[in-house]
Amino acid sequence: GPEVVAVGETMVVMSPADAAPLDRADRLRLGVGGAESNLAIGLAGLGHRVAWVSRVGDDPFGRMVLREVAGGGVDVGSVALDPHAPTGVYFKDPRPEATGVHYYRAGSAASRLGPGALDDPRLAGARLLHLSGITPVLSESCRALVAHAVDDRPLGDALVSFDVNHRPRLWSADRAADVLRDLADRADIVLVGLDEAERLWGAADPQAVRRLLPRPATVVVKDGAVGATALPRTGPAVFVPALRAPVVEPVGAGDAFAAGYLSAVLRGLDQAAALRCGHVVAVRALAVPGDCAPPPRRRDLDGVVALPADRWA
Ligand code: KDG
Repeated sequence: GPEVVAVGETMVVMSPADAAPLDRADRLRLGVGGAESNLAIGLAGLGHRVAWVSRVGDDPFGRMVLREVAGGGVDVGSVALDPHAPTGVYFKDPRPEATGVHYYRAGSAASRLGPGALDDPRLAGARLLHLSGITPVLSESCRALVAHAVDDRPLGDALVSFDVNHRPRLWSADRAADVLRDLADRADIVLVGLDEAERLWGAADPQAVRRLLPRPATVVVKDGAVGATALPRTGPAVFVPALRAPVVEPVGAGDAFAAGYLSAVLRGLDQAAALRCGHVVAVRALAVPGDCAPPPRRRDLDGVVALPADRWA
């Protein structure tokens, strides 16, 4: 079975081929993107066995999604093909700051996921189950799936990681705040941006986020170009500054950070090393227009992790 299971929706992404704004674009480039499958591809690229659980339409875009995610080295054998609902689509207006996203996903195949998606014997034995705060807004059955994952632990002893991923285009901070806080607090590892923690919960610093989420073993608060802080339930917080890096297109960087960080956790590295891995993998996603970039080689990653503190960032 897989070492990691990631669950969530993946869509076809269309973005202007020539970086023109969407309202003036005349040619679009097709790609594939979804927070959890981006994470899955990232982890697979770092050498982990990963399965992605989802639903896609039984349509050309669904086949495109499956081909891309499988091409990233991820097991898609537990993805359902839905003959009754389409694969979701989103459009990306590329700007280095605050990329605009426009969703065409209401009623998509993935919105018909439900708790049963994780009751698959092929997934037994996984060490990590990854979810995000996008899934609970997609539908009632999707929200039940996330609640089932954090409360009933269908994959047994697998750690549950939850990337808060508040998407304001899907639900306001007002609507999302309590739902996302309650789900995150039932996970083992939570990843959240300081900007979204501020927007959702009014938390001004990493310690304030930790006070709002008392139960998880670890909360990781990401502050963009500043750095990231890991706050274990017991023991001191660890801050690691981000690497200075050019930003071509930020979408996907959070997923890449999560892939680097969670890979290191699976390998038993300490929090400082895991945050470094997150930063190194994120920098690569920032540098490409697509959601996913080829991951660093394990050997190069280990080299950066071993750098003395004064040679980092
Ligand atoms: O994390 C990147 C995702 O935001 C992007 O791929 C699209 O999954 C997506 C979403 O729902 O926003």
